[in-house]
Amino acid sequence: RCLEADLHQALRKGEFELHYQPLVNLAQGCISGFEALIRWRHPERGLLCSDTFIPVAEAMGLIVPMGKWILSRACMDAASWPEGLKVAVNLSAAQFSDSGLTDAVTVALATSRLAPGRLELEITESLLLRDTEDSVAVLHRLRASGVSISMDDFGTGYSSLSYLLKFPIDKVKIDRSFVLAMDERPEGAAIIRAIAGLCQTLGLATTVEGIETPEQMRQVASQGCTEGQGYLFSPPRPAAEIPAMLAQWR
Ligand code: G
Ligand code: G
Ligand code: MN
Ligand code: NA
Repeated sequence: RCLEADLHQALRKGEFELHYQPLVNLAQGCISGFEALIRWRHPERGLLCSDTFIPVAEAMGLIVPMGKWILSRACMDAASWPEGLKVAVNLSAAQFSDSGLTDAVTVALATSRLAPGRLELEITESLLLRDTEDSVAVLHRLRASGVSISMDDFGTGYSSLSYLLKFPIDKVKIDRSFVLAMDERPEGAAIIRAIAGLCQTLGLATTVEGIETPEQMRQVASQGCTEGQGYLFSPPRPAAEIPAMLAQWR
C-alpha cells in the first residue's frame, strides 16, 4: 500500500499524535511553552516525522481537516498544563487561506476552555506571499480572537524585513541557519544581533531555533533574544512526558 491510501484513513483511525518541544525563556531559564509537532504512528512503518507526510497531506487536500484535529488536540493538551504555559501550532498555507480557519480556532479554544492568550499560531513567510491584503485581514481576525502570531523560519524566505512592518505579528522565530552561521564566523552573530535589535524596536518577541550548545544559548541570550528552542533543551517529546520535563526544570 502507498502512503497516500493510508493517509486517507489515518485521521479516522487515530494514528496521528502530537509531540512537543519546549520553548525556553532565556532571561528566566524556564519553559514558557511548547511547540506542537505532528507525528504519524504508522501501523507498519513506525513513527513518521512530519516531513514524510505533511507535503503529501497538503497535496491531497487533507491538511485542512488534519489541521483542525491538530488545533483541537494541541488546545486540549495545553489546557492540562500549568497555567501560563503556551502552545504553538504550525499552520500550512492551505489552512491559512481556508475560510474556516477562524472558526476552527474558536471551536478548539471553546471546547478545550484554553485561554486564547495561551495559543500561538506559527506561520511562514512563504504562506503570506500570495495575497497581502487578505493575509493582513486574516491575521487581524485571528489576533482579535486573542491568539498570537509567530513568524516561523524567519530569514529563509523573501523580503523578510518588510514583512515585519507589513503583517501584524507578535513574535519572530529566527531560523536555525543563523545559529549555524553564528558558529562559523563573526558576521553570523551580527545577523542575529541585528534581527533581535530590530524586533525589540518593533516590540516583537524573538525565539531562536536550533540551539544545540550552551555557548549558542549564551550568545543569543546576550543579544536580547526572548526564547530559545532546540536539542540543548529537548527534542520534541510525546505529550505524556511533559509533566516529567516540567518537574526536571523546576
Ligand atoms: O519536527 P519536525 O521535523 O516534524 O518539523 C518539521 C516541520 O514540519 C516543521 O517545521 C513544520 O513546518 C512542519 N510541521 C510539523 N508539525 C506540523 C503541524 O502540526 N502542522 C503543520 N502544518 N506543519 C507541521
Ligand atoms: O516548525 P519548524 O520548521 O521550525 O520545526 C522545527 C524543526 O526543527 C523540527 O523538525 C524539529 O524537530 C527540528 N529541530 C528542533 N530543534 C532542533 C535542533 O536543535 N537542531 C536541529 N538540527 N533540528 C531541530
Ligand atoms: Mn514551527
Ligand atoms: Na522553524
